[in-house]
Amino acid sequence: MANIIKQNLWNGTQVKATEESIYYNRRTILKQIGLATGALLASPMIGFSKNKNQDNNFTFQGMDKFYPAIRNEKYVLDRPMTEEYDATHYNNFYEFISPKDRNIYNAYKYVDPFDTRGWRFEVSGLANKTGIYFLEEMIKEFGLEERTCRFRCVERWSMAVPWTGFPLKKLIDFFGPMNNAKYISMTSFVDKSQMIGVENQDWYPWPYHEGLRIDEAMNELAFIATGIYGKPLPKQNGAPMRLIVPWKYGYKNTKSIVKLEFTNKKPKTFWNTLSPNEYPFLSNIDPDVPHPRWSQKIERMIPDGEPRPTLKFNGYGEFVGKLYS
Ligand SMILES: Nc1nc2c(c(=O)[nH]1)N[C@H]1C(S)=C(S)[C@@H](COP(=O)(O)O)O[C@H]1N2
Ligand SMILES: [Mo]
Repeated sequence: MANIIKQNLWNGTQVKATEESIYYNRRTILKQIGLATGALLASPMIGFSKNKNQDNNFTFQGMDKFYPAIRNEKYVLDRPMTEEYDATHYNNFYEFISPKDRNIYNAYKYVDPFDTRGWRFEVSGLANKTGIYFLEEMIKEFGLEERTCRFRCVERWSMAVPWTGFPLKKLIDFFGPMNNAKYISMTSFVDKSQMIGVENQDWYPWPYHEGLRIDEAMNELAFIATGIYGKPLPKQNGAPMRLIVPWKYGYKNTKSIVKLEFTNKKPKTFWNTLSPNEYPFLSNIDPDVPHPRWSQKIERMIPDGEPRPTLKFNGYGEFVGKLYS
C-alpha cells in the first residue's frame, strides 16, 4: 500500500515538474516569436498568449458586490506583481487534474462543474461557537481588505499577487477557541462528480486537508482569501475561500475550505500523510533547509522562470519570526 502511494506521489511530482518547465518554455517561445508565426499560435500555445478580454472563469457567486476592497498598504512587495492571467492559470489544484492530459496546470479548464454558490462551512471542535455558517454572512461580519503578498510553492515557482479577504484571526476570535485548542485544521471541499481529479485519483487521501498551530493561525499574516485582483476568486485559485499563509510553502494554503476544526492534537495533513519526510507540518519557507530532492535556495518567478534567491520565511520574518524562537 505504501508503495502504491509513493509511486503515485512521484508520478504526480513528475507531472508538476514537467509542466512547470513547459509553462516557462511556452512563454519564452511566445516572447521570441512574437505574433509573427500564426501557424504556431494556432497550436495549444494560444492558451498562454495574453488576452485581456478572455473569460477568466471567475465565479461571482453573487458576491461581486463586495469587490474591490480597499488595499491595506502595510503589506508591500519587493518585486513586480504577477500578471493576473498567469496567477489565475498557473495553478496547483490536484482535485482538477484530468486523466485527459494529466496536466496539473490545466486546472482552470476543468473547474466548470464545481459549484461554489451559496458556500457554507462547518466549524467544529474546541470552540465556544460551532456549527454551519454562510461565507457571505462572514464577509459581512468581518469586511474585506486587499493585501499584496509573495507566494511560493515548494516546487520553487513563486508569484506576487493581490489577495482580497479577511485575517484568519477575525474568524478565530468570532468562534472563540477554548484554552486547550492548540491547532486548527482546514479541510477542502470534495465531490467526485464535480472534481475530475478526485474521481480519477483514488490513491490520494481526499479530502485535501491541512493545519496550523493556533498561534500561527492568529498571526496577522494568516489570511482567508475570497478574492484576487480585486474580484472574487476564480475556482482554480480555491474559490470561494482559501487559506493564505505566505511564509509557508504553497501546499499549506488549503483551497475551497468547507470545514475548520479546533483541536488539541496536531492535525494530519494531506502531503505529510503521502510523504512524511518531504512535507513536514510546519513547512516554513527556508533557503537553508533543502527539500530531500532539491535545493530551496532559488525560486523562479512566474511566468518566465526568472530566478530569485529564496528568503527565509519568504521575507516575512519581522511578522512571524517570533513564533519560532
Ligand atoms: N484543496 C487543495 N488545496 C491546495 C492544493 C490542492 O491540490 N488542493 N494545492 C496546494 C499547492 S501545492 C499550492 S502551490 C497552492 C497553489 O495555489 P494557486 O493555484 O492559487 O497558486 O494551493 C495549495 N492548496
Ligand atoms: Mo505547491
